[in-house]
Amino acid sequence: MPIFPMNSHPYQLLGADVSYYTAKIRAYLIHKRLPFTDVLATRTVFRDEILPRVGWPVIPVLITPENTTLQDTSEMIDALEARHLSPTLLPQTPVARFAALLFELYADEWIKVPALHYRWHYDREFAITEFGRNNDPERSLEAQYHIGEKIAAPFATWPSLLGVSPTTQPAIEASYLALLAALEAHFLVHPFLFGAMPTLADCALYGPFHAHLYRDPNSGRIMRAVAPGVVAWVQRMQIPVPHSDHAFIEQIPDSLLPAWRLMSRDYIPILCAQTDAFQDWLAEHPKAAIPRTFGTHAVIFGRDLPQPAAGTRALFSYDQWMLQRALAVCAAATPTERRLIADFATTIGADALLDLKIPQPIRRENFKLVRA
Ligand SMILES: N[C@@H](CCC(=O)N[C@@H](CS)C(=O)NCC(=O)O)C(=O)O
Repeated sequence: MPIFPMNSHPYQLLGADVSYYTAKIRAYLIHKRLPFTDVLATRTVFRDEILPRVGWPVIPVLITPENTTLQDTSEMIDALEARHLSPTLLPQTPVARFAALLFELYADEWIKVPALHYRWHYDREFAITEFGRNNDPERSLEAQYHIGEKIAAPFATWPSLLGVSPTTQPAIEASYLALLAALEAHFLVHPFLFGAMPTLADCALYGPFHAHLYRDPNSGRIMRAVAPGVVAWVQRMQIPVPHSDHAFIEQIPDSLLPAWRLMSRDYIPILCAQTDAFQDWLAEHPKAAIPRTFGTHAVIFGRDLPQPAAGTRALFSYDQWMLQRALAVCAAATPTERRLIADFATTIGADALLDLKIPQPIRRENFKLVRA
């Protein structure tokens, strides 16, 4: 029996196994039980489909049965949740929905730090080979490697933009190992992050945890050695669960809180400072197009490790857009629900987010960030 009905018109997913966000949306499509066709994003696919449709080189891109282009996994998920109501991967209660969107932000933007660090520090050769093969599987291995090196060059600079340096690396690795240990303890009790069923949060974490930290050989070895329960979750995420309805989550399991606090410890001060700095930047540049990065700031990694490390990190504009999505759930909630969200945010060490002032929100238009 095929998982998907044979007569459906599948979505086409332009992406690659090596890609963080392709993994995220693949997991979503699998658990959403939507038919899709994988299309490897070769140079021909970039030239003939991605660049004409999106205007800049990025994966994943999703093409709907009506030939509409969706870019950015969060927008894909919005569109698909609106169109296919069941099974939903978005929890229904405001607190759990806030939690899912906030976890998505951490998984998409904060787990980038270990994911990109481990890839470009420990699995560089593997990534170059993958990039070269994806670009043109028909070419000789030598030619693939050569082009792979060129494609990899800008990606390989990402860890330093994210604050990775010889000084911060030990704290970043210690925090990642602590996160694995905390998730390992959680997966002893629950099969998925929010309990019995996968949600958006699982799909988002699967992005870096599968595409980088499990699939890249050296980081995969680390995960297998220290966190077999996390490995089992990665593997569980590849198979649709046998129920038709998901995500009736009332409460986030207590066993997830230590892992969440660990991520908040370093990310929340960075996210708050970055949001304030971005608000200032928007006020000072009322006419300018929104850049991906708009300066740098001093940050600390490993805040409650014996040896926290100071570093410098780029200021990113994108995180505010995802943060707005979580905060919008809070803004639309009743006073009672808002109190529950505030209590939850306090529990995970993220309450400072609820006090942020964002008078200048942003949105996405034509695959770019613009002022709202
Ligand atoms: N927020 C976007 C991120 C997409 C993204 O960063 N994709 C990576 C590959 S995993 C890429 O193509 N990056 C090229 C670039 O950012 O210039 C999403 O959720 O889809």
